[in-house]
Amino acid sequence: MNGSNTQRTARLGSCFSISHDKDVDGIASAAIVWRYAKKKGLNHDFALTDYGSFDRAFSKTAELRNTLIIVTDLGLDNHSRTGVIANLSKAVANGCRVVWLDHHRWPKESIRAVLGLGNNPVLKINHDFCASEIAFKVLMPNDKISEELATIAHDTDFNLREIEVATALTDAVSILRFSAIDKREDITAALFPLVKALAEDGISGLWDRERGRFKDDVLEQRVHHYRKEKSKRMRKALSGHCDLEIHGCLVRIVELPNGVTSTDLGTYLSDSNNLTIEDKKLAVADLLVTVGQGGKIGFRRGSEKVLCDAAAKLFNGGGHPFAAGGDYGMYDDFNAVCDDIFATLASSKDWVVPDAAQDAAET
Ligand SMILES: [Mn+2]
Repeated sequence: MNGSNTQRTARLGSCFSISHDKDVDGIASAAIVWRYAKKKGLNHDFALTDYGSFDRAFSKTAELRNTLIIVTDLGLDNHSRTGVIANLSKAVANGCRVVWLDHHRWPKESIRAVLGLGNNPVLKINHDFCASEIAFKVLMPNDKISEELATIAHDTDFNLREIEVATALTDAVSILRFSAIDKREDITAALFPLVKALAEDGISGLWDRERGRFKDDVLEQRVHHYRKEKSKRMRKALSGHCDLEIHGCLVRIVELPNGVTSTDLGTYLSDSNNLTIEDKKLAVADLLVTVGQGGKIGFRRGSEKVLCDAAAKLFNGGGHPFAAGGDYGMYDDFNAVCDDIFATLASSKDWVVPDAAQDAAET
């Protein structure tokens, strides 16, 4: 009868957070939310998830009562909407409140669905920041530790790679995540110690600044081994590259090895120290195209002459100017794929920054 009033006036005694398990931005967002819960004196628990398995994480919310539910670094796509909203509606009926902070592109219907939940939901979507930056600004604006976590997440999410610890943390997340997947273990449990350390003490909970390494010897060793293995594979991948100059831009296509992400390869091949093959020094490509065995195609820029999102659009994909992805489809002849990609890129100048194209025409 006066159920809705009870909902509104009930005190929120706990906080449940759901964040992305895949990268530093998701992990750092979860740590910032944890700090917020602690500051507010709320009992806290969290789950990490990835696209395709929202149902499992969000089904936990249906059982919650008088809980503040904070979702970070996850976009609500058309595919997951019905299940997620059904669970959150139950939560809201039990006196919970939803706060959703994200930076991905959302379909209108999903925005409407979240804002249509009861108990004054909050939805903040901003494409100019990573999720940790939004969580920091909205939840913990005066907290130095949250600010530092947001800075580190920004460095990896925008692929700037200027902060050593950000890159190290990216590798640590990949290692723990891949090994949990291999052993069929729970990813949230595998990443729990990392999130806990970050929530308690920020990056210095994990990282020895003076020595430039992880405090945990085992983790440091695993990261070291992982990098060695990865660079071996990336060096091999580079030796099979195809280069072509198109519209005044050097385009390089490289086949993506197993266990290596396009971001890994993009970072590796943007460093001129890694570009010597048999005494021949290659230039850093303006546009790097990675082709994965499953037919995924990735774009990373080596200079500001190109727009990765516009290039990806030619392959039914999208993303940001500095990093984007699309679908190529299954293939067996890599050289034929290269010819085809070069022809598609040559057919359009949309992916070339206008000034750069002009400079190229003049020279
Ligand atoms: Mn993110």
